[in-house]
Amino acid sequence: MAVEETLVLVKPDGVARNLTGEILRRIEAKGYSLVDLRMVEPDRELLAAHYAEHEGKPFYEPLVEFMLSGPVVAIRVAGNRVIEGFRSLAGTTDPTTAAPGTIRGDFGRDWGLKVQQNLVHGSDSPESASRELALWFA
Ligand code: DAT
Ligand code: MG
Repeated sequence: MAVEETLVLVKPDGVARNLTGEILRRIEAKGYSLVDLRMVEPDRELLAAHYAEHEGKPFYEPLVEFMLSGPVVAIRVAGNRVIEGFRSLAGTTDPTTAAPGTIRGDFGRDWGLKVQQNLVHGSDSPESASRELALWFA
């Protein structure tokens, strides 16, 4: 398979907890390449576009508010099968049950909030990756 690119976000909880370096370290240690990186304070419009698939779900508003709560680090990452590979590094969505050894499993937990604060985002398909990279690296 050809080299792919994916969008990784270190979410506001990851930045606030000083885990950006640890997350970058894991991406690089796995052998993926950092192509571009920026710290962003996203506005509602960007988040509405990014999370359009979740509009109307019970966690949507808390998710947007959480993502507005502080800066986010957006990273363009490249490698063979990196979309799948980063999702594997991140772990499953719920940090309580994400496998130890994954970013969410090692550093995340349930904080009793309406939204799962799970430290990172990773695109879930080639279509999502190209759409999301265009939004965050416009
Ligand atoms: P992922 O980030 O693993 O791709 P997703 O795209 O389904 O998960 O959801 C986007 C984010 O929304 C997720 O990272 C955390 C939050 N979220 C998802 N499902 C949730 C739920 N059932 N309760 C609370 N927050 C949720
Ligand atoms: Mg998703």
